[in-house]
Amino acid sequence: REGATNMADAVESVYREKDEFCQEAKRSKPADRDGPESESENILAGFKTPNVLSDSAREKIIFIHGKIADQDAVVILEKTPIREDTLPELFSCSSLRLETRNDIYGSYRLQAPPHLNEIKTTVIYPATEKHVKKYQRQENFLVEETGEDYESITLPYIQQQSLSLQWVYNILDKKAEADRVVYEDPDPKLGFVLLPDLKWNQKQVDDLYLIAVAHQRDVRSLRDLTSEHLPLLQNIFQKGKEAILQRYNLPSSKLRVYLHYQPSYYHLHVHFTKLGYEAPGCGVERAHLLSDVIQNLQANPQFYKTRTMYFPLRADDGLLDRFREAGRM
Ligand code: GTA
Repeated sequence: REGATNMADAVESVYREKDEFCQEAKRSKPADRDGPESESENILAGFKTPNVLSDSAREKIIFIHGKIADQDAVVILEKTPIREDTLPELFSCSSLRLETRNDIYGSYRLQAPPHLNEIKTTVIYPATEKHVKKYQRQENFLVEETGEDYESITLPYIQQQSLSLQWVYNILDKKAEADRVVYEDPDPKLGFVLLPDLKWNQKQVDDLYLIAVAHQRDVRSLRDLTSEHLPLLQNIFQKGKEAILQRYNLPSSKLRVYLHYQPSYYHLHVHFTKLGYEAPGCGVERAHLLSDVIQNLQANPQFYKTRTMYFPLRADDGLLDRFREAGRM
């Protein structure tokens, strides 16, 4: 009987400790542990007639088109990686429901405290038709673009049809995301702003994703680069890597640093992602390593003006129609 009392006391003490731990964890959540965040009005409460554009069970992401106040909106919901530093709280403060048990194998549903079970949410509102198409699941076709094709087909198309660069100018002018800047070189010719990409929640370095946005406003893409831009590219490469080492303790040997061709946004920017993280768009048909770009321009100052480039286009992309009309597909 005495043994049973001792056991009950021990169990009660474990529960008391667990409760104190969870209360303390809750108190220090969420804003102070994860940096500046502010609660905002739930604009998604009025998100109407949603339809799924695409989704991926493996990547745990869904892209949805709908209306907010009669205007088009795209909402992206993504489950985020489980952070190692939250494991003690996850184990102690969740409830666990058994689903099935067989020999030594158990399957449970763990219901975590809400702040450990967040969904990264991106809202594009009002969204253009181009945004809606961009996230719709579509067949892709590889396009072969010569230097002449660029001048006669691609350039006229992107001059008419590109996505707005307002968000880029807001970053450069400190009208948005100023508190997120990791590093800035303010030089108008060689300078850039390095900050977390929209796709990264900054909670773990496993999926680190930053972009360096050049201050120069007249370079649309790889195609505009010549050896004249080497000092700019070398500056972004060198200082970007140093800033990431300093802030995230990640050496350059752990980074994949590249440009997209075609990009979605025609203002020079460089992607810095963690090696091993399969960021969307890091495949060989779209990503060009900055180190290769630098070497190519060193070897041939006009490399990207003259070389044939290959890239995928979605079936409903207007640029693909232009290549077809020109008999280049
Ligand atoms: N900091 O406002 C912004 C912002 N915007 C509008 C875009 N970016 C921004 N970053 C900040 N603030 O990496 C980022 C984008 C992208 C880069 C532009 O600028 O996240 P790009 O011109 O080469 O265009 O780069 P890219 O790569 O095609 O654009 P994007 O949007 O990343 O789309 C590529 C694919 O990634 C999509 O087709 C989709 O499959 C996937 N994707 C897009 N958005 C998300 C998301 N939020 N979460 C997960 N996957 C996504």
